[in-house]
Amino acid sequence: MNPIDLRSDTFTLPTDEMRRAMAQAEVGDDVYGEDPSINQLQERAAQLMGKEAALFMASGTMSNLVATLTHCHRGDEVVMGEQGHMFWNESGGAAALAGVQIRLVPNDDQGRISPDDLAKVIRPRGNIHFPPTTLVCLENTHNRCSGGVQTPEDTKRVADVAHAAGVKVHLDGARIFNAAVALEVPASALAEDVDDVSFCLSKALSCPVGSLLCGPQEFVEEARRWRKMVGGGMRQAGVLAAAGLVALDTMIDRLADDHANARRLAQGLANIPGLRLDPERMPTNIVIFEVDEAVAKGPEFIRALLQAGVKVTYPGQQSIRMVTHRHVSSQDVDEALARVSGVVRGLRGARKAGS
Ligand code: TLP
Repeated sequence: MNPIDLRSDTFTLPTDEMRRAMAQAEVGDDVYGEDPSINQLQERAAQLMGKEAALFMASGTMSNLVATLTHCHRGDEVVMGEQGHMFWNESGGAAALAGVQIRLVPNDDQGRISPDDLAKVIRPRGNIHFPPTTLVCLENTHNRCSGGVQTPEDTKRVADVAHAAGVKVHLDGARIFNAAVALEVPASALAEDVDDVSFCLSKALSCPVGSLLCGPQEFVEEARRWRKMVGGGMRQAGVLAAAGLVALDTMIDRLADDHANARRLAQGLANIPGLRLDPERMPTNIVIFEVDEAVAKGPEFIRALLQAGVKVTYPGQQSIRMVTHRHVSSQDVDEALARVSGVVRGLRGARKAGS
């Protein structure tokens, strides 16, 4: 049985066109700023995000860390949503390496944070007992909030509160093109009101490696030093940038197919008794649902899915994540639904027989 891999869009493989471009890429030493392919990609990224400059990074995690290092000093406070990827999934890098304290505020079902909640937690200046609030981190699309999207207006409302208090805003836009496609707006509109934005090439855009951190020239120059310090100064990295340039030309519009497949998947899952989700709240390529304990405990459910040839991840006790991407067709979605349905029936039957 062919496994259907819904663990992440990070599993996407480079296209033949990317591999050809990588083989032929013009390269130089990027630590000296002399890699023409990297320079071209950085210019293209800055232009797409409506920012002055951009910097090629090894990963989304490195972009988020370097943004934090660039904006903050040790002992500062950084505000983010309680479901933020930077809080959950980046090995505590902001605390361990940037030395900042993280203050969490609630996320809504699209991953938004409320401007009022933000206003309440920004520290008043001038009190030596308080860590200064220097950065707010947003995420669009929002990974742990089922690929939720924030409109340019949502982002502006929060950024206005931050900026009025002299606080910078970083946007983790690892999947910003998914948000742009879902909302039918240019990615630059989603980044307009933030100080800097990072996006990934190695998720649904199918590149093997890479992320871009985009912002004002001065910020990017400073970020370049921090990138070097954390070991991210790569040399003939143009072989990677070449794939990135192909991705930006060929991989963005097709994200709509992943979204349509995710919708089909979410609607199908919602019809399986014992699984709980609201398909209307999942606008992009990430589907998260809860499995009733009456069906199985989370880990047991995942083992059964794996045996039935459906690979998923596990963001919480009873919650399961499925991500659609370029290697998942609508037929795969139907097949995955049939397999999940069979697993649920089997587990329920086994429970009944055992009780
Ligand atoms: N997310 C990965 C896992 O870490 C969970 C995934 O499979 O979705 N920001 C966001 C919003 C992300 O989803 C990710 C990766 C990152 C940053 C980090 O990117 P990488 O993996 O390139 O360091």
